[in-house]
Amino acid sequence: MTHLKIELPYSFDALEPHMDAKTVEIHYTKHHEAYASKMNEVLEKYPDLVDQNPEDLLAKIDSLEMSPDDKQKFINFGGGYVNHNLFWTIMGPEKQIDDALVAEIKEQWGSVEDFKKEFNVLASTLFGSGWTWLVKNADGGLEIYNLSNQDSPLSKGHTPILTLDVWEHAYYLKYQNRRPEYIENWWNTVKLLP
Ligand code: MN3
Repeated sequence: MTHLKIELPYSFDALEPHMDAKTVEIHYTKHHEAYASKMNEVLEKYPDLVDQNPEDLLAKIDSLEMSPDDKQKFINFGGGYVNHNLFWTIMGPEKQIDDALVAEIKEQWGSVEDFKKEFNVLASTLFGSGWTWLVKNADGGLEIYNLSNQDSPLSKGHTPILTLDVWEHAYYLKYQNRRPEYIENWWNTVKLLP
């Protein structure tokens, strides 16, 4: 079974001006595609695993019977595959406020603004390539943190809710070294929050 990346739920230019069409096109058709095909290449070597959901595999990564080299490849490429699937899904041209999530955020951070402030500081200061995450932990509480490379919160037993790709390929064409500006503008594309 070949895993296909999700259909982009909008056109390449739908997130303009916050995220430009060229970046979305290259990010989706080249970067995300490469993660998908390299993940499939690894999984094809394991008939017991290839038909399973990659999210489920990442959630039980420690117990997977793979060579250490292939396991690291699956963490990198499988992570890239599922992280981008989520990333495209939580963005959109029209905001939809998820009231339940906003209520939880307010309960934990006091206000959406304070939550965003903490998230933005983490995203701006992530060294190297990686993602900033809002997750639900095993106790049902919300947490924000950075993970390097394509590491997935699923492998920590956490449920990803919201995420921002801060690899340079996600913003360099439009923002160059101005990552904080990319982060600030990205909030305009997030469907789940006000
Ligand atoms: Mn990316």
